[in-house]
Amino acid sequence: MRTQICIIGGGPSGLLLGQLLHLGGIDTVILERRTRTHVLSRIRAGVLEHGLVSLMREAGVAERLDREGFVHDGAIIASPQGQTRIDFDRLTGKSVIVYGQTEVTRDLYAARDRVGAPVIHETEDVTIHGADGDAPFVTYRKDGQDHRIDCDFIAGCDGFHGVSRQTIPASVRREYEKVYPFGWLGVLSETPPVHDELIYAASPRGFALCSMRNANLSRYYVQCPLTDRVEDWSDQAFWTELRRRLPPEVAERLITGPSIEKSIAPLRSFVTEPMRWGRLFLCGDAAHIVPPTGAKGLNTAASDVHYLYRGLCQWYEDHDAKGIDDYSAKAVLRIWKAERFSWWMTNLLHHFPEQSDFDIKMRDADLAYLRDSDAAQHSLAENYVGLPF
Ligand code: FAS
Ligand code: PHB
Repeated sequence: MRTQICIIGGGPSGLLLGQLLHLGGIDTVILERRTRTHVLSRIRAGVLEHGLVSLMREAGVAERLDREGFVHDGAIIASPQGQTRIDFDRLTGKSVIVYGQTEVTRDLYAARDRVGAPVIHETEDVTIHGADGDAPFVTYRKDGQDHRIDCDFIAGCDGFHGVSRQTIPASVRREYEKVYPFGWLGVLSETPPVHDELIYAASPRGFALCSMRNANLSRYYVQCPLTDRVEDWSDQAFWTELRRRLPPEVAERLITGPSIEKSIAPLRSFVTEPMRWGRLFLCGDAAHIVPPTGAKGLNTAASDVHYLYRGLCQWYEDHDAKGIDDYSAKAVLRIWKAERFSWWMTNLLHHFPEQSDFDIKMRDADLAYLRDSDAAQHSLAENYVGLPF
């Protein structure tokens, strides 16, 4: 088989890139390790920056998002000293849309089906060959048969545990990582959200987040030790702990119910540079990870897709390599700003087991500055709604 772009990974990065390239008249094949059902069973991001929303509209896949997504003009930062509403609209003139990544992925699969472009699921042993040459190809196995795809370029959209990043020689890669000493226990429940905007709560017991997917589907998180397992947490234990971390007037109106999904995600900051090696481009979680505190994971994958899509179109239309040559530097510049914001929000809102009394005072002063300063709130707001692509 031959195609122009072989995309490894059928998550949001790979699917969005494939959809945009199709609209640009560029052929792609997507290889996905898991089944579509498994990919669509993942509960992940919930907040879409305006940049991702614009890209989804450009890709022609935002009809349901625009109909069912919740426009949020603000969010609450809560602590025992009080609640601060960050007014995105007043401070930036922009908003975010709450619409689950699962639905984004579903819409992208539906679009791929409509154009009849191939997604090959349950591929095994995907291997990248010749990325540092002019004739790259990808091999894989499916149903016991070996296959080969010759292509012009390879887009590594295969997430943190994928094969693409590892294909770049260790002597070329520079990796930066910070692992946080806690995780997030997340619960999805068919209950009305406790508030009509997200509540990010810092408490001496640890962080909590109140989010949602729709008027009767709520998403909640509590910070938990890395040693915790999901089976350690009954629904009752989760709701009790969540209540302890919320302002009393919020805890009182919390409506609980059985969890329909419960999982623990570790928190990590990670960046690999460069995001290009010859004819291989890394995109999304294959190249970077953020703690979900700033809701930047999916949204930073979107800015990668934006840069790569435009660079590849420029190459095929004008045989101008500037866009793809600039890709890594341009993507990495925006990624580091998202990493900084996500790291800052995580330090602001979480209880770190080893932190000193001084550290706690610094965090409380940061929260007080946020409460009292329009400039501090403006900085949080412009990062949260999304810095320019
Ligand atoms: P993904 O990991 O989504 O997709 C990569 C795809 O490649 C997967 O489908 C995988 O099966 C496939 N793949 C891997 N190896 C392969 C191989 N060798 N061959 C073929 N296919 C292969 N972000 C937020 O903004 N907010 C959140 O609350 C949030 N929560 C998260 C919770 C968890 C548990 C995780 C893991 C991430 C979370 N994220 C969150 C980040 C998440 O949303 C990512 O940013 C987003 O999925 C990035 O999309 P992709 O780059 O497509 O990577
Ligand atoms: C979610 O709704 O899953 C969500 C929202 C905001 C975040 C993280 C997760 O910062």
